[in-house]
Amino acid sequence: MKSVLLVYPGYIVREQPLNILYIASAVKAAGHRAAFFDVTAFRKRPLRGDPFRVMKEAFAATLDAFKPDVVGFSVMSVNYKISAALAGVVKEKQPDALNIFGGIHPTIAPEDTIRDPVVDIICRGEGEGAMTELLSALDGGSDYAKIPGLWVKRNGVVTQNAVRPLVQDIDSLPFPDRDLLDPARLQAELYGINMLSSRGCPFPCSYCQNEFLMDLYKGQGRFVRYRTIENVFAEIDEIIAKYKPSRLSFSDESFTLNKNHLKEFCERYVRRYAIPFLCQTRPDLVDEDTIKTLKEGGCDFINMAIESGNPKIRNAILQRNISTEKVIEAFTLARRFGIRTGSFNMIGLPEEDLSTVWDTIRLNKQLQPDRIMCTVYMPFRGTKLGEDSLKAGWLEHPIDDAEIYYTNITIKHPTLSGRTLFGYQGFFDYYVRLSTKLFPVIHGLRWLYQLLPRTNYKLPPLIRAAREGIINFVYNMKRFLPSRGFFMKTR
Ligand code: B12
Ligand code: SF4
Repeated sequence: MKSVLLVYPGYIVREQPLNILYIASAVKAAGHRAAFFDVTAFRKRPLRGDPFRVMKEAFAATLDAFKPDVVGFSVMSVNYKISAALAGVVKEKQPDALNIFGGIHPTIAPEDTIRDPVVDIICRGEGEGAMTELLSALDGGSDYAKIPGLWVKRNGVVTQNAVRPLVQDIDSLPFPDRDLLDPARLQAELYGINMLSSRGCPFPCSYCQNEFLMDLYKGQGRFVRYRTIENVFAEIDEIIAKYKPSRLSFSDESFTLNKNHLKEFCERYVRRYAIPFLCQTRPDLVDEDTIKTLKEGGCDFINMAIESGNPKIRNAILQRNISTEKVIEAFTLARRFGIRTGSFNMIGLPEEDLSTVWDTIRLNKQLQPDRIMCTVYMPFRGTKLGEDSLKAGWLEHPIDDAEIYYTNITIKHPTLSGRTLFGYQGFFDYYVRLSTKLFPVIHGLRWLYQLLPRTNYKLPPLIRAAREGIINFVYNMKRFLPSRGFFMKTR
């Protein structure tokens, strides 16, 4: 039996990190020990100076107590810096333990990741099989350098293995091990407990990594895979018995992709459970029949990405291929059938200027979703749009530092300054919710907000803390905006 410490190096408050919990249950099912370290608990404490100090100390204590043979990190690009800092602690405290980085970042940037001296192994693509094979090889004393899906570095030499075929029968995977989470994490506002009923999304949006993944897995089996309804229900039964959630949410990228499957799922769900659920999909995968099915099936909230209110940016740049009319129809139908809506939006996109930011504000103003998310575009590697933006020199600040990411602007946009993007992101909801008569006041407040210094580690802790305080205040005041009387914390 081998011991693995699994690390979730991100900050999320609204969902549970299913990917690493899937790995945990897979390794336990294979007879190994797994423990979990969740960085979310150490979210931003600017007054304490070095933001990583407290978490590094806690992490070192966990290493001492658990003494893992392997430490596994689930790495998104924005979480790279934290992952590397903690992997460095492993190297200092327990140099014999192997650090393995899995998740989307090592999948899209394998060379850069394996080059990092603190990384011994990377996993590209799905990790359940690769991780259990690694632990079993270590346990049996056999060579682990040739395990499919892994790149292994030993004495500076890297063995690169091909990606593993996608797990086709995803029913065969043990359910994610939620017991590893702090119970408070299982009561996410609005999202309750989240789960996946499928894997994969077949669309080619230019800012998303799906197309890269589809290419990577070409010839390795179906990309979009569904669990059987029985298997999903068995997980829900377990969730209800153990955690008694008031809500469920499905993290599937496009929950309404397969209409027949959706119909059967909803018909059976509502007969069996009284718990409302949330899901997300694309506006063009929604019609009256779908919304009716969802409503009757127990869905009370649906997230849909608008991304941009400007049709040229949405379609020619982002490759969404969804008309404005379709977006309006989807949100209107949801409202008509009494399903609350959330919209995802981005600003700072290629070809964007202030007028297109206003197109996005105006479309949201017209639709009045119950929840609005506005983020500033980030050029991710492994995406068509991201690679182009990176080549064009768009990255002003590192993309790999979540400490900075959530309150700073990382891009250098050709026409919109970082301050402008920061201001519009902060006040996006205010423009959407409040009357145009109040716009002069909002403009003034936004302008003041834009004067806040950009954050960096050299800023004195007190200033960083004050800055954070103001950002949080602006964020939290959204709850008093005239929407349909409810507010959800989403950061
Ligand atoms: C659900 C989801 C979320 C959820 C939960 C994320 C989480 N679990 O941490 C929420 C909504 C919170 C979220 C937030 C964000 N997300 Co998100 N998210 C997704 C989404 C749609 C699905 C991920 C998922 O659960 N897939 C299903 C699981 C089973 O698959 P998986 O994650 O790939 O995990 C498998 C393998 O990667 C591997 N693996 C993963 N970890 C490990 C660890 C080890 C040790 C091993 C061996 C293997 C391994 O094994 C897993 C099981 O097979 C993906 C899209 C996608 N195609 O992946 C985007 C995606 C991962 N998100 C993305 C982004 C940008 C974000 C945000 C930064 C968005 C924002 N503006 O705030 C935040 C960052 C949050 C944070 N952690 O700090 C990007 C990441 C880009 C990048 N290069 O990092 C993606 C790829 C979407 C995109 N733009 O293309 N996200
Ligand atoms: S629909 Fe969403 S998950 Fe699917 S490719 Fe487009 S952005 Fe990615």
